[in-house]
Amino acid sequence: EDWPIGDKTTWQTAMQAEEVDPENTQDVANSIVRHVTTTLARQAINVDTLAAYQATALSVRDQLLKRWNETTGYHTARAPKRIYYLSIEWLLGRSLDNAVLNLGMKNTYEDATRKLGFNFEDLIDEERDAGLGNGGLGRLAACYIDSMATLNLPGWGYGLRYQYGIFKQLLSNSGEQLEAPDPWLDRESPWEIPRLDVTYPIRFYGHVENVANSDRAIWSGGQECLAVAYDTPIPGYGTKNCANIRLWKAVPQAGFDLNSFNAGNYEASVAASSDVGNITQVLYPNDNMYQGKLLRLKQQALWTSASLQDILRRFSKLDRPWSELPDYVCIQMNDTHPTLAIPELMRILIDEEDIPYSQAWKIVTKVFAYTNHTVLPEALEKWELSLFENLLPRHLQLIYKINYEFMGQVAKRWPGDMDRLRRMSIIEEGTPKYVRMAYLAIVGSFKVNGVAELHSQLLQSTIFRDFVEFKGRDFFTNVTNGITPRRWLLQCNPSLAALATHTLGSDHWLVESKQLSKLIPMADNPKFREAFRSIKQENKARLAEVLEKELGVSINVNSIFAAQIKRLHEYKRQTLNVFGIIARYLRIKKASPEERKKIQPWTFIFAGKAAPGYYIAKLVIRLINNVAKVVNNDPAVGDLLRVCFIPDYSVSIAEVLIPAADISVQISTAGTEASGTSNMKLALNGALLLGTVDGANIEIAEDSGEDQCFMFGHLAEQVQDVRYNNSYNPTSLEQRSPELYEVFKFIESGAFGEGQIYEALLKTVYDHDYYLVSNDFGSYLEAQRLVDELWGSDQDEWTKKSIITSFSMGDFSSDRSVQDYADGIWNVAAERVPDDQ
Ligand code: B1N
Repeated sequence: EDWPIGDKTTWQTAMQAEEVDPENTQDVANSIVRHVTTTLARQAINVDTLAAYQATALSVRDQLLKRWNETTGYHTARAPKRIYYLSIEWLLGRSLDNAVLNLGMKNTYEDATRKLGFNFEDLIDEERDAGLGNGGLGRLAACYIDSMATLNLPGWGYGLRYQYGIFKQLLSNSGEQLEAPDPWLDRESPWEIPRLDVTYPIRFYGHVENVANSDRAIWSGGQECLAVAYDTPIPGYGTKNCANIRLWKAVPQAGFDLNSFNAGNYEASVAASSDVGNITQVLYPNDNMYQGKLLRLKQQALWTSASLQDILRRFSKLDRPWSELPDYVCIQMNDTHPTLAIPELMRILIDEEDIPYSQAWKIVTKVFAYTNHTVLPEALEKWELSLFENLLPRHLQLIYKINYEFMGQVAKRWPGDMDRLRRMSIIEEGTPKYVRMAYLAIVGSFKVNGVAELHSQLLQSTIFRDFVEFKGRDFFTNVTNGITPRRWLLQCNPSLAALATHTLGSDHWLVESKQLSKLIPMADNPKFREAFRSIKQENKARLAEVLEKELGVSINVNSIFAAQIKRLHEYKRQTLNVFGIIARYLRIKKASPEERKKIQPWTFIFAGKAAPGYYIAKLVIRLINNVAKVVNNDPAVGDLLRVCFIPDYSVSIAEVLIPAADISVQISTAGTEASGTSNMKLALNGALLLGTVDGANIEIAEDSGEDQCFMFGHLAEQVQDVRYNNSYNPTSLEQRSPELYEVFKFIESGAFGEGQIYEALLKTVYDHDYYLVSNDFGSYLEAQRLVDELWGSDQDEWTKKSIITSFSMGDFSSDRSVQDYADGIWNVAAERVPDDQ
């Protein structure tokens, strides 16, 4: 074989000299110290914990990049069909611990750093979270890329490199949320590789000239900037394969404005170009809520165009005809945020590659698949047409053409059905007009999926009903979400992971999570129960320490730890939880000594951010904090009740919280939570489900068994009717729920600060109660009563249920989800880098 450049022996000897034996502590120490002295330019005497973290991370990064290079080289040579996962959010959290675990080098790194005078756990704590996401959707992308790497699938992620991730949440003295910027890059990130040579031009605004007798057009003028690539390597577990997330940063295209150059207007040309730099400045902090901002549209346009240019450049190197693009490229769209990729691919094929429209459309509609993550109307993207026309005139033209052809097909199938045309049009008529992105995504894709069984059913029976009739049932499918067992068990709960490995005699469950079900019979083994219970107790003690230190609240480690940890949103009903706490507080205060004995001790744990503009959600945070203040300081409560709101929820806080929970609070109004994923993480770590019949709760209850769960509340099919009655056959709150009425009177009496503060929040329940808080309140309290009963009467039985729950979660591994996508949608196969490579 040909060696491409220079002397092969010299190259290979040099590469071997850099080899690190994963078992050799001295090798690893050498590599860390090399980074201390050279990369960081420090002496041994001058190494603090931060520097030690940085050098260690850089050393681990060397290992990742070796694998990254091998994977890239192997895939280039093999030219398999590739899968590209487009997500506008990547909620990665920290990388150091995860990387050494996936590389199988944790022991060696622990030893090496100890010998160098550091505690590995302290180094882990120096890392800033990569918080480039809001919640479940962004974290899902992170779990999926971990699984793609582990399953050896040739997959890449594409996203945006926000200078500022999700805001830092602070709490004021009155318990209100305050937002501060998250400067996660201020110490630089060792995990990103700038690829300053990988750049693509991006155009905004300008004008379109159509080319006569052709489908082509020429889009020119306006404003140009550049997208620059930053890569983050993602190692698989137990494999050499390493995936990649390519994030784009917007930079001005300085020095190309010849006009101002000629005019000698140097300062103006620099100033004009500088405002494109803010395109990738900040992540939009909305979860499940659409906000039609121009800057967000620019983010989407830059990201989709750069990603497509990159994907097509890679394809071009194969020297295959364009008609074969779908044999080599599959693009999975994580919600509608990347839908612009559809008209962008059309534009490139037609305008730049001179392919006729109809041929281009045939190619495009075999490349894309779309995942829907919500049925909430306020979350569905619809861009004002005028915004589009201005910023992306050629794309709008193509969308018109796509819609024209599509409407033609609908009209042919249902002649004269004007209402259907109006309902299904990609363009929503009215003033103003809108582009409906979900419809564009459906029309341009070959497959659409929801993220849990109920959600996928609801999509087909409600918001996409017309499209089911048009496209047929097989066009829509379900892929239930999953979580990576590497981060959400091995990393966050090492003792429980070790118990599983020890008992099974193998750690194979980490790549074949169904193996965990073999441990279910251990629920009947008293010794195993004791081991399992003491791990939970240790995790609770660790969390209690954090709570006491950070919040100054005394914690009863023998109380029921009930966690509701997720974004604040009305549909998630943190209200139901906090109103329930107030009812419990009133009951404790009123209880006779005899009654008091039946009330079990609870510690209610909340964590989550509210979108900065979401007034009601912020009021809920304020109420929780003020309830906490009263309850936690009332001597009459004793140790029966505590309320904790942990500020600034993040992936790394989740990793401490989740292993310590006894109860998983998942109480969204039935039919509103598409899937949920904290429900899976909590169940995997042994928390019993206190939940509504919604999202993936249903599948969790099926797999673990209803006996293990406390389910309550109205069903999705009942919600419409109840909601209608709440609005149009109004009964008083007192009639709907006397318990809740009493709670409201107590709040209004000023028990948690002036009652008026919460007026707007209480009004949502008094008036329409869209989310059925009053309708589900009674059955929620009843479900809690059953929890009290079990906890109080039979701790052993509780531990059994906890064991069964935990080890029934094998199907909620993101490996299963990603394999479902690979088989059912992507049609891609594994390409494992050989071990001797
Ligand atoms: O996606 C998660 C699901 O588990 C959750 O149930 C679902 O609520 C969540 C616009 C969203 N749906 N939609 C969003 C996020 C940001 C944004 O700008 C919408 N997030 C979800 C994973 O499937």
